[in-house]
Amino acid sequence: LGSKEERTLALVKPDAVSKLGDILETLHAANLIVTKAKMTKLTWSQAVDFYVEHQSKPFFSNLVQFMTSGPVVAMELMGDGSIAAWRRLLGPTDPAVAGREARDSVRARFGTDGVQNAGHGSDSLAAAAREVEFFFPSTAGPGPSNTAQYTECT
Ligand code: DGI
Repeated sequence: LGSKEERTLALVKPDAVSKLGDILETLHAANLIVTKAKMTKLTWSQAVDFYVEHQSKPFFSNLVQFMTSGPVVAMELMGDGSIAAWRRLLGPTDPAVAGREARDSVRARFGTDGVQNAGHGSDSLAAAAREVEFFFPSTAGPGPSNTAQYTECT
């Protein structure tokens, strides 16, 4: 796999779903291609599973409450160094810090506070693989397939 094929999971959190158009413009400007996308509303147990590594943190129940408060938009992104590139576009976890240190970032522009921070991005190749599979499972279900593979149109 060349690095331009690197894939990551980008999640637009409930507080920023109304800003999806702006976020897509940001992705386009950064040469990141949306190779899979869906809007979905997470159940409590799905949000717990997604953030299981944080289950012992004091903010965990607020995080799960927020993540289940409305729809989210999950996207698989592809592009050169996409994992780091999307996290750089997101900016620091806390939107107040982002507002000071990364004014153009997604979290500075659309986030509210430490929990309501507009977006999520995988932080490693292993996390990206797990998180893409979480939102776009490759096992067949009753609905439309998640297995369509984007390939460059040449
Ligand atoms: O990868 P990130 O989303 O930047 O950060 P993370 O994986 O450490 O944390 C996951 C989410 O949990 C984060 O997007 C918001 C929330 N969170 C993380 N650290 C704190 C936090 N919420 C509060 N209130 N306080 C924190 O210190």
